[in-house]
Amino acid sequence: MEKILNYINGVFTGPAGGTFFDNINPATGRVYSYVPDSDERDVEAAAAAAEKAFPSWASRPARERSEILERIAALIERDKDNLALAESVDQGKTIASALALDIPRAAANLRFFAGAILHFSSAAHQTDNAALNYTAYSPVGVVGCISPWNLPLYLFTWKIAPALASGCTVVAKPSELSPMTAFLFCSLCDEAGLPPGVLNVVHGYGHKAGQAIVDHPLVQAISFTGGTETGKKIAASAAPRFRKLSLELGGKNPNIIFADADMEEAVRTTVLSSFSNQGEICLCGSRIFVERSAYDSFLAAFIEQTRKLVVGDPRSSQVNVGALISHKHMEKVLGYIELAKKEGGEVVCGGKQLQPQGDCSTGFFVEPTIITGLSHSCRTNLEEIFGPVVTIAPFDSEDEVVAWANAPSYGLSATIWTQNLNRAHKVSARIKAGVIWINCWLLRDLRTPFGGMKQSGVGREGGFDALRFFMDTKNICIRL
Ligand code: TXE
Repeated sequence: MEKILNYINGVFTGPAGGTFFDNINPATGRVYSYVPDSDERDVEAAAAAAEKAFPSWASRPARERSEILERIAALIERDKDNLALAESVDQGKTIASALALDIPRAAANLRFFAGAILHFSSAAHQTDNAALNYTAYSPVGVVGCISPWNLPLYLFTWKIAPALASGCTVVAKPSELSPMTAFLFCSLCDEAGLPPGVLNVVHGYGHKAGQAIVDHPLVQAISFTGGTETGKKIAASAAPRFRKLSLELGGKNPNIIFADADMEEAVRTTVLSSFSNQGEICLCGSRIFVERSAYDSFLAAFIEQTRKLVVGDPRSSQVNVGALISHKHMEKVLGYIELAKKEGGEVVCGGKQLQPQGDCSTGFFVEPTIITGLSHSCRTNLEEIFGPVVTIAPFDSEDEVVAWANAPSYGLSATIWTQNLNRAHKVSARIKAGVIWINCWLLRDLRTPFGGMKQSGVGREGGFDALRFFMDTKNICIRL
């Protein structure tokens, strides 16, 4: 069985401790490869390599860094079928969705920041006739990039592309639950001519390898996407060292559907925003609020379309919903369905674990689930489930739905459906969330700021914000 290896100083290597742990295919529940159980010794070697590589990488012309990122993107596109298959086996998502979303987006991340760095500029401030100030940016040095399991290569590249473009060198750790495509990616970096030490990838558990990255004295900035509880630990560790932090954490996103919406489009997109990637996207809308006059018809159409989703073998082109990431996560999701029932909810669609035929009978599948009858303030409606489970409820007024939408401690994204542009603006302004979609979902422009409010995180990724995160800012004042 294949052993995944760390990539340190341009060399594929096993962990210092010599031990590996199992990597499970979520669709079958069986071990299919092994992951290095790295510790602080591996992180030490990676950080030292990154530190050594930094001066030369940082001083290379932006054009050269950009060209290397473009070459990596082209190699991702060349290997897209192989990468999509690997992502599916490792993560449980369908091959079709990996091919349509994850892998193209990974290439797009590299291409976007390869371009962005060439257009990066800084400001000058003239102080009357007394002085001229200009803002200078320089890469911060070695940075840590820690990514989660739901969109493995997509989010891994979303962090390392701006870091590398801005001239930083990287110690990265993909999730221990979905490390395969980051491993394959390292070979592409090699092939594209990325110099040794510029990107170092250390695999292993979060509390061990991940924590060692956060605590390492050479690591100047940490970009993290994952759960809010983990984000709190990372923030607590990094704060006394005053490290720059970008935290993209959980969500409990509302979908607000007014009666004047284009209902056909609203239903179609809400099915996607609820169940895409098995509901394992931080931007999935998990609480649906429909204006009372449209509620019954919306619910009927929503249930009808959700029932058409085929759950099962992620390799099959007929399948829409694949496996959840792990047995533990499946238990968590099923636990929330039980909690919803205890809280008075009625499961009107799905609600159960599913065991497809064949070798997927031992995989981690849950039916797309719709729950009605819950209060906006119950635990099911406040806590992140991160699976194919949504709740739906009618609302009577704008004030009421805004209060419900803002009730959880999260504030990542929201979706608003209405033909009334004035109302769309007003409601958007009142929703505490970093990303608002009106009459659409997951329509992304990589130049836009991306991130959450409240417990959904701090900092913004995307566009020049991402490049600036990986740079130090200096004002230089010249007396005239
Ligand atoms: O993620 P973790 P988990 C949510 C979702 C999910 C919950 C927990 O609700 O059920 O979080 O998921 C690394 N220092 N999201 O526990 O632990 C870890 O190895 C440094 C939302 O599986 O946050 C992995 O690489 N690193 C989310 C990464 O953090 C540490 C996506 C994320 O894993 C660490 C995923 C530590 N102490 C889960 N502990 C989103 N926002 O998209 C763990 N890690």
